[in-house]
Amino acid sequence: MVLSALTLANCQADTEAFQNAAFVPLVIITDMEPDDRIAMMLASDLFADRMVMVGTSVRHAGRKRDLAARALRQDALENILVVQGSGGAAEDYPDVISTRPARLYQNEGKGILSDDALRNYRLAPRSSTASADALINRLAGHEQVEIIALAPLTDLAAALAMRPDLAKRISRLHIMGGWTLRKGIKRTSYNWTMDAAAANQILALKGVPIYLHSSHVFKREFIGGSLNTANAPRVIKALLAAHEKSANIRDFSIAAQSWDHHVIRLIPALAERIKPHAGQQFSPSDPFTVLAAADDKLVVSARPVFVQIDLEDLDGQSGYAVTVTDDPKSAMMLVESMNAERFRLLLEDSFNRRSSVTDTP
Ligand SMILES: [Ca+2]
Repeated sequence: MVLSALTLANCQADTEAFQNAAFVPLVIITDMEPDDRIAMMLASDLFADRMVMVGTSVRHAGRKRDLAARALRQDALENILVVQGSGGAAEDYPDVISTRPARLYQNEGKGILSDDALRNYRLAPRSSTASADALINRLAGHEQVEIIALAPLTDLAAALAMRPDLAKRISRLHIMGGWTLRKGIKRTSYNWTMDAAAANQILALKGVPIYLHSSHVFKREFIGGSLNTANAPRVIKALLAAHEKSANIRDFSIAAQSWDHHVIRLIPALAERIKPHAGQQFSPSDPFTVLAAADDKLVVSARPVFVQIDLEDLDGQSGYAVTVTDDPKSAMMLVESMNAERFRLLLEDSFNRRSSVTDTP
């Protein structure tokens, strides 16, 4: 049998497209919450060849740096630069319901990092400019850089405030953030509420291709914004089956147990949804944002928009008011609907692969 010329041509075109894509370095900004851990595993699967930097942000950014480095090491990706970014104390962030778990969490890394290491973080600086500096270096050193932001946008905004000329080097920026609807008003969800000024600065960028993944879509597609045995039984079964083989999934379980119970204590409204699945559920938003950066078929529809946050209008229950305007000229695409079934299959597939190999201890 000989491959038809057409098939061969298609293969070559695919290979070239892959090689071109493979040459764009990728940066991930994360706050290492449980769903970020799943997202990081997917990024290891998909972007091992071009991931050049991971920056950590929010409270315990130093612990998060070491947790991210550990997660990459467990996937044999110890060569990727991992840097601590902006952080702070609880009082440095707006106090609304969605920010409370992150503001008040004390157990970051507990059961995963050593007790000595955990003690030492008390003496270490809470916040670092290393992530903003490294972002500048990555953008200055490459014609194009792709960025996936799974955390507040503080460090990217700081980098571009220092070097606005580098914004044009961002080939694609995938943002997990957005809003949910409260009393008929769009209100920022967690990532944007934590640093709304930074989010506004990034949203005002002109000409940067931004793919916006908003909380309101995830809440709609996955009731309440959780993947669990009720709405994704095969995904969770594959996750649990990989527990024995994958150090990263074992770390996920420890972090997720601790985090979920913390959230249940602080946000009783979520208890009913999370409690039956504590430690065995995760938010789809960060994993989806990473997968969608590699797989166009996950996004069913998107529309160009201009988005602005009203920094003067903070609701104590939810977040800042958001205005969304249709704008055919905008380079920012709001993802409006997704292929949830394909997403579940890709997650299941990734966990199944972790069941079949023993990774770095
Ligand atoms: Ca996150």
